[in-house]
Amino acid sequence: MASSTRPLLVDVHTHIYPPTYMNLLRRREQIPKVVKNNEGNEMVVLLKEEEGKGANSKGRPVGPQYYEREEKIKFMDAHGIDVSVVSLANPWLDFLEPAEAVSAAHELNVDLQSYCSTYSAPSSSPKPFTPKTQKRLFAFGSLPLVPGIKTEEVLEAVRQVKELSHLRGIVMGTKGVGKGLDDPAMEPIYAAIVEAGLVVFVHPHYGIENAFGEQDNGHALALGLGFPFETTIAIARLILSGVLDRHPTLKLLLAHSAGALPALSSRLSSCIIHDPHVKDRLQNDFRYYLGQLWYDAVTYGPEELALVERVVSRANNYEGTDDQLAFVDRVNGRADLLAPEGVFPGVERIMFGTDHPFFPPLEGSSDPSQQRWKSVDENLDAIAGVAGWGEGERRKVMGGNAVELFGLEI
Ligand code: 5CU
Repeated sequence: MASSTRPLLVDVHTHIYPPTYMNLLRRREQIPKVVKNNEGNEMVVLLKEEEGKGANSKGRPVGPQYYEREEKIKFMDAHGIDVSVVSLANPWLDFLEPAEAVSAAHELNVDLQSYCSTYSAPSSSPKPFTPKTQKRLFAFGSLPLVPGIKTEEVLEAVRQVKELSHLRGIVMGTKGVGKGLDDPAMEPIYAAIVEAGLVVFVHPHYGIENAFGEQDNGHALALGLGFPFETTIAIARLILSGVLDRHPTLKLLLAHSAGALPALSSRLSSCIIHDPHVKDRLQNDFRYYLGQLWYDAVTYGPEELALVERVVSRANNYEGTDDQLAFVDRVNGRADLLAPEGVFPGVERIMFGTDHPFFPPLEGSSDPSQQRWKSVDENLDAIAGVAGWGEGERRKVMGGNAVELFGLEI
């Protein structure tokens, strides 16, 4: 029976550049940096595709929507978002020297705690939207993950994040401390994060080399393909190096629904099984590990979102290695995947996200916080449009799963 109460909406992929971080970017001459364009407006230049000649050579406008809390709240209200779990946007602290990264992480985590914990809803102003909770802001903290850092300094930052009440996880790029997420140097860091019970939001920044052509395509291909392929490769490496066998309770939330990982997981599995160098590395078939991960629902299309759910739903079929796999009935497979309460297990692993403040409307009102964003509506429509999902599934993806994963007090 359909419930009359509207679903809680929690945004798990939403970024900020706190004022201290903006100042850091303003002082820089190299990418990443904030510069002023000819009209005197600030532009952030993050990707090498945005510098030099070409349509996007001036970077992207960076205004108060990146650093002012009221702008985040206005955006949330305009889209009916009850709660946001905000994270520092790329490229985090990756470009700093170790000592700078340690103090910047410390300061940012304190700023994030205050950003979230000091918010209280205005009592009198007109209410375009009535949220289901007054606790509307939580955050992922930052760690000083840079080459040359001492492990103990990263562990100290994990302890700091754990102690801050509104910080429920950590945002992490794909480089770890310089050599990727499969670097053995990451082992004690993963162990500490597991012990602290924090969620790691893995997000791309570097893309993959601009291969197979030289034409200028702005940053569309870098964001549309480079970012998700970067996540795909980084997480495939992490799994293949056995991180999820050694840390089965590590909670990883993957940006952009893990890119191409769900679509390529069976091919990857086959490649692993047929490679004598790696075939015995893992305790389970590669596909099994996709059921240990969490995914944002930032796919922009219902069919793509359905693919993620279906691949993740069948992950348990692949427990064990090639010789031991106990396949559920191959013919009636999908019905047999149902959990006892009738929800496909993959549904429990997917969570709504917006990517705010990236992808604002290019045209229209000069104040984008006052209008609905197409990029947000496409992701809401995707959740509404997945074949086979009913109200129960949609409620979980829109907010229920996030409440559980982050332990949100709603
Ligand atoms: O798609 C995204 O998540 C992003 C992001 O986070 N940062 C960025 O520069 N562009 C797009």
